[in-house]
Order: sequence, then C-alpha cells, then structure tokens
Amino acid sequence: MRRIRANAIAILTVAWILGTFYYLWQDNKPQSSPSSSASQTRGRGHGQKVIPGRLEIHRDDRTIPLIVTQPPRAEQQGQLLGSFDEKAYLAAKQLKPGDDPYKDHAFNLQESDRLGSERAIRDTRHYRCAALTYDTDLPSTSIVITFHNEARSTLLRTIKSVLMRSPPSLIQEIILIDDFSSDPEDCQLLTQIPKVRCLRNGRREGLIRSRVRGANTASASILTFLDSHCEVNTDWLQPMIQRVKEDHTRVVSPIIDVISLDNFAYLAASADLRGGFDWSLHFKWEQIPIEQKMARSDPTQAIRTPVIAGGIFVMDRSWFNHLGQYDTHMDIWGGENFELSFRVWLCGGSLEILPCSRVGHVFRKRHPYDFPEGNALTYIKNTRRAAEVWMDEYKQYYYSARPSAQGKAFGSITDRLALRRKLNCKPFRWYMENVYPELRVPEQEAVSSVLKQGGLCLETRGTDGLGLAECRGLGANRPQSQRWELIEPLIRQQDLCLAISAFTAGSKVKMEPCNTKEPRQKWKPKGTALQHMVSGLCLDSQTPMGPPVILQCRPQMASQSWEPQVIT
Ligand code: LR7
Ligand code: MN
Repeated sequence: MRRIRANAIAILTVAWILGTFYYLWQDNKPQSSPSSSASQTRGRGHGQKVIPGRLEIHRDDRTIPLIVTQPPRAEQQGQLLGSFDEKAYLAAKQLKPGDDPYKDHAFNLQESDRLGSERAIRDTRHYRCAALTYDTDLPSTSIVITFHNEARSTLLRTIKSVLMRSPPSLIQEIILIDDFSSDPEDCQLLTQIPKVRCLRNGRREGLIRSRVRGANTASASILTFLDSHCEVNTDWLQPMIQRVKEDHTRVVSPIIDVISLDNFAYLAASADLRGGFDWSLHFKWEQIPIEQKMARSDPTQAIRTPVIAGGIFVMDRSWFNHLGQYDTHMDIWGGENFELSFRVWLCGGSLEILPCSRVGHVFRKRHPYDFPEGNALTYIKNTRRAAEVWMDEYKQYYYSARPSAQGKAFGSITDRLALRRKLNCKPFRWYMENVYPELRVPEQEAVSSVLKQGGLCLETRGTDGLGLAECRGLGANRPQSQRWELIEPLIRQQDLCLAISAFTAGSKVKMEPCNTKEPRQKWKPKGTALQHMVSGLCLDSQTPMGPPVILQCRPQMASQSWEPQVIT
C-alpha cells in the first residue's frame, strides 16, 4: 500500500516537473510562422510582439531590432521551393576559372553565386516601423518581374526573398517575364517553385512592353513590380499594400537599399531622399525639401515624391489599367518612370515612398545588355515621348538641356495624347507648381515689363521705397523706375531687387542689392499674384497710394493682382 502511495507521489512529481517545463517552453516558443499575416497584425497594445529570428534589446518601451530575417528552417524549405532543385539550377551555370566575374552582368557574379539564395540581411527600417500594424484582410498581389539574361543566383534570390519575407497569403503569384534571354531554362525551371509562373517573349521587347504583358496576365487586384536583382527586407510588402488599399490612386514604392555590386553587402539607403530629375530627364535622388523635413514628426510617414525610380513599386491593377498602363512604344529601358510619374500626378493620383518598406537592389554602373537601336537613341526616343506627351511648354527646357534630341525619331504619340485628353489630366504647369516647385526653370532672357495694377504701375521711389503711380511713357520712354525684370526667383530693377523686410504678414517690401541666395528676395508668380516663396505671403498694394506689403494670398483681390506687361 505504502509502495503504491510512494509510486503515485513520484509519478505526480514527474508530471508536475514536465508540466512546468512544457509551460515555460510554450511561453518562449515563436507564436506563429515568420510570415503569417497574424503575426504582422497583432495590436500595439497587446504586449510585446515576438518575431522569430529577430534579436531584440528591450529598453524602456522601445524595441530595437538588431539582426533579422534568419533563413527559413530546413523543414520550411520544402514548402517554399516545391519540387525545384536549387543546386542543379545554380550548378548548371558556373563561372569557369579565369572568367571575368563582371563581364556578363556588370556585377561580381562570383560573389553572388557564393552567397547562397537565402542569406540573412539587416532590418534597415527605423525601429518604430516594427510596431506598426496592418489590416488583417489586406488584398493579395501579383509580383511582376521582367528580365533579360539575369544571373540565375540574383534572380533566384529575388524570388526566394519574396517567398521568405512576405505573408504567404499576400502573394497570389510571381510572374516572370523572360524578355528573350539566351537560355529559356533560366525562367522555365523556376516554375517548379510554387506560385511562380513564366512567360517568355518570342523576341526582345524591353522592360516596358514586358511589364505590360505581365500585368495583363496578373490575377490579383494589386500589382507589385520588382527588378530581377532585388532582395526584399522584413515586412516590405504590408506597408505598401496597406497604403494602396486605403486609396487606390496611390502609387507607392519602398526605400531602395543598396546591394553592393562588388561584394553584395546589403547597405541601408538614407531615409531622407525622394526622386527628382533635371531638365535632361536624368533621374536623381535628392534631399526632401527642408520645410517638409521639418514638418515630419513621424519617421514612418509616407514621403511624397515627384517621380519614382521606376523598378520597384506597388499599384492597384485597375488604376494601372485605367491610367493607360505604360507607353508601349517605348523600347528596352529608360524614360518610362517619368512618363508614369507625370501621368499619375497629372491624372488624379499620387506617388510616395514608404520608409517602413525596404527593398535592396544591385545598382550597376553600366547596362550588361545590348540596345538594338543603341543606348542613346533609345533613351532619347523614350524621354522625347514622355516630354512631348506630358510637358507642354516646359518641353523647351528638355530640348535646351538635350539639344541632340531635336529631330530624332520618336514615333506617333496620337494615342497617348488622346489618352491624356480622355483622362482629363492637368497641365504640366500644375505639376511644376504643386508637385515639384523645387525644379527651377532655367534663367530666361531678361525682359523688361511694367507691373500693372488696374491703371497704375509699381514704381521705385528714392533709395529703397516703393509705391503705385500712374503709368508713364510708352515703349522706350517708360521711366526706369517703372521697368521691372522678372527673372525667377528675382524681381529686379537694374542691380536692385524686390525684398521683404520681415517674414510676417504686413511687412513692407523694399529694394536692396540683388542676391539669388537671399530668401527675402525670392518670388514666384501665382496666377496674377506675386508670392514670396519662403513666407508664402503675396505682394499687396493695400490702399492704392500706401506702401506695398506682404499679406496672406487672396488671388481674387485687386490689390494683389500684378499684370506684367512686356515693354516693347
Ligand atoms: O531589355 C530589357 N528587358 C528587361 O526585361 C532590359 C531590361 N530588362 C529588365 C532587367 O533585367 C531588370 O530586371 O528590366 C529591369 C530593369 O533593368 P536594369 O536593372 O538594367 O535597370 P536599372 O536598375 O538601371 O533601372 C532603373 O530604371 C529603369 C528605367 O527604365 C527601370 O525603371 C528599372 O526598373 C529601374 N530600376 C529601379 O528603379 C531599381 C532602383 C534603381 C534606381 C534608381
Ligand atoms: Mn536594376
């Protein structure tokens, strides 16, 4: 009897110890798979979010991710790749000893091959991004990747990073468009990976027509475009789909991190950049304007951008189709990002960069492929089409910056002009004033004019005073005191310029020696009003004979209407 009791106690003790261990183990266990949508959408106030593979420091209430995105465990591999034989795929295309590793792809192929297809990369987002939550019912997306002779290892890494770092429910399919690469198997073999489809062009089409082909076959309601040598980072997709779900007219892109073309290191890009360009339609990254930067209290907020780089973006499929997809008369590479960006802004949409979404891209210094019509001619053809269709009178600056574009063939643009009319898109001037006022128009030839208000003219008095007076003289007989030269941003009279005396409403204006860098001297036309660029206030004559001041802009008011009349 005692023996039985002793045994029972021993059994109970063991069960208790095992139970305790099980309980503790449960508590530490990752709560769901790395990419399940549930783990991404747990609320902020629901305790700490546990993300597998992420090393975290808990300090105050902040969570600072250090290392992220461990490769999936062996058992997940099978599900990820299906029947695909990765080793055989990569082994079939190996560099031979003595081969130049940069020759075929303009990046170090040896290094890319050596890396493997699923390395861990640093989570480069701001730490606050990790605390954001997204809708549980985000729509899924079709990923469209076009390529021409991409290296197998970079192409595969692009695809695997998508499968590893996206909630599976958000990936409807990955559509590869093989733009007539030399080896059809580069694409074909990848269809053994679940969700991957491959379309091969029967001839070289270029990335623009290839993407349209991909978009036309996509079945998800949202399109995601990627270059063929990317690596997506933690939670890259949810922020973009969320923004597009909330407003289908938004076209969004991630911050594009840099993958070194030499050693394939994954490097964080600055979070303070947006897309810009110069008049030759050369894309460049530029600092966010200082006023916008100062107004940004939340580093996770979207950044408005005048143009997108072009390769990596998310767009509602119906919106993409409604806006006329791409200009399919553009060839091979280049210019389509301007055309799309102008069109989106002018026809009712917007473009933004989402700092909580990060995607790495191998930036190269040269094109590793040929352009059947030549690189320069192709770029000119494509950008000329963008300028001719969208830039109205501003296209003259494109031609001054790129004189060689004049007279070069660019095909018919009738259809695109009809599209622009059908969509009732705004004039390019609107884009210049509202989206990209920082893009300065080149200095024009100085033309003298009078600044007329009703029957009166703005004139200078004494050393630095100003006022309205009866307009005097005609043509060459106009007095010097009523002659103005409007050379943005300056309003000049010989060596003196119109300047505000202080940045507050009601401040007087005066004349002082010109200095293009002086913020007090910067003006721009706003309808018939003259707006001081920094204060945002407008030149106002107040009472007809009183000294002019700056006041809140009311373009309807007669006291703010200044009609420049050229003196002939
Ligand atoms: O004939 C071609 N057919 C193709 O399918 C030529 C190219 N391609 C593919 C190519 O394999 C690649 O996947 O098109 C994609 C883009 O070509 P890249 O990688 O040679 O170009 P890029 O990275 O220099 O190009 C940037 O600008 C292009 C202008 O046409 C496109 O918009 C690219 O998508 C764009 N890439 C990005 O925005 C990534 C960030 C780089 C920046 C800035
Ligand atoms: Mn690229």
